[in-house]
Amino acid sequence: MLSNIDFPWSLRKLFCAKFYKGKSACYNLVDFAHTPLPPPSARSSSFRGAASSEKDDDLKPITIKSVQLHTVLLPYLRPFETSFGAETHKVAVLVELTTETGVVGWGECSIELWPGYGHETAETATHILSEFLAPAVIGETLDHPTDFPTLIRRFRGNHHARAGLEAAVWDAFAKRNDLRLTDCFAHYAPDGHKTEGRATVGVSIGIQDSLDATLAAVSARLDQGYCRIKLKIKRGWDIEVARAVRARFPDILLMLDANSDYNIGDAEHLATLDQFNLLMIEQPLSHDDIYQHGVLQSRMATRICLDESVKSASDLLVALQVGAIGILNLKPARVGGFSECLEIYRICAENDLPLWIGGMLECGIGRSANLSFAALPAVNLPSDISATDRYFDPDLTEPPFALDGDSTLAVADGRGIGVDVQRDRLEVAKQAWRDNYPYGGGA
Ligand code: OSB
Ligand code: MG
Repeated sequence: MLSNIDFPWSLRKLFCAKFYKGKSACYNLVDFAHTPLPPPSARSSSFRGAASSEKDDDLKPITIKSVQLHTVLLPYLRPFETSFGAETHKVAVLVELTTETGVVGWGECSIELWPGYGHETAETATHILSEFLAPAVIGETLDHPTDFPTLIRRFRGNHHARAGLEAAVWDAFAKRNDLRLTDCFAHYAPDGHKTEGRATVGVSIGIQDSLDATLAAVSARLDQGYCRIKLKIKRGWDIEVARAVRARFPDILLMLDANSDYNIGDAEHLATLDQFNLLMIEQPLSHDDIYQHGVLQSRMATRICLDESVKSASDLLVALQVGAIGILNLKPARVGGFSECLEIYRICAENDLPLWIGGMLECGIGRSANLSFAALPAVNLPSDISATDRYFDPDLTEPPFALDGDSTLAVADGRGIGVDVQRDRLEVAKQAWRDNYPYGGGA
């Protein structure tokens, strides 16, 4: 089935340009096949092994002194509608971590107002972080940021909360060692995986009121220079929107994201999308399903990309084994942090599984960290990390991210995440959260 996919020529160009410079063979997605997985022992030793031995001799450890949380509400420039509803504001719990030597690291918990995409909310993240995760790490010394998961091993789930705290650890560790965060990630990536310093990106377009509005939104994003368009779809807003956009823009890199709105009974309906030469369809079936995605993949040619269903490296191994995944959208928040991301990254690289980094409309703190990871070389499809002017005006951080002509974003210069939190804007966004507290009896 997969070999029938006719990928747009421009994707091949993208692959050739970005990853196979100077090599004679062009990477060929059409020939993609899952290679057998290495035995578990080989897997675990290659991951930690790469981070230890000769590579880490000169890195300074950090000792965590304090953790402060900031819940913020920030208006989006435009409301964003998915199959589970429309959102006008970004909510995030920001983690400010200070080390014994006075280094400040920032991390963003990408959560939403209600348990729609993930299970967590601003309040559950605050509860878990302040009562359990932060106390478990305060006073602890980390030789490597990859030691973080061990410190909080006894607490389960709550991936978005733990990812926010881990991101702050990575930022502080990189700053302590005078490294850009992207160089720090590369240090713990498999041997030979050097950061490219920038990532190819696309844009995610929410559900619009009409086909005309969708065409206008796509056209505006293409004019801005985005090389890949992702359209959110839902039941009743799928075939016709794909048909209209494909008819108007026959050659663009186009993909759809269903955010789990269908079930396996819709297989025949979903297979009619094959005619639109889509780069992929993201998460068509249930957020907790892997098996039925494999069944669906055997019934449709369009490659299935998993988002919600892959919450760990272990989920990814299952998805590979049952043929449920042709592409991975890796979101650091969903999988519980960057250490798990590195393990997942390694599995993707070993299995030639196409990979990109997803987003949750993060503010500059989370977006900078995600971009730093997306600049690793095995992230080989355009990521959902757009320029600042697609999300906020102003963002909480400076400088903003601007799209370059080749649909790339450069990672921020400077140590760690390389962007500075603007304290005055942070205070305004915290006040906005208090003024508009959406739950129960008030803040
Ligand atoms: O499914 O990828 C998703 C945003 C919130 C929740 C889920 C998703 C998204 C996006 C946004 O698609 C992509 C971005 O951050 O630009
Ligand atoms: Mg998605």
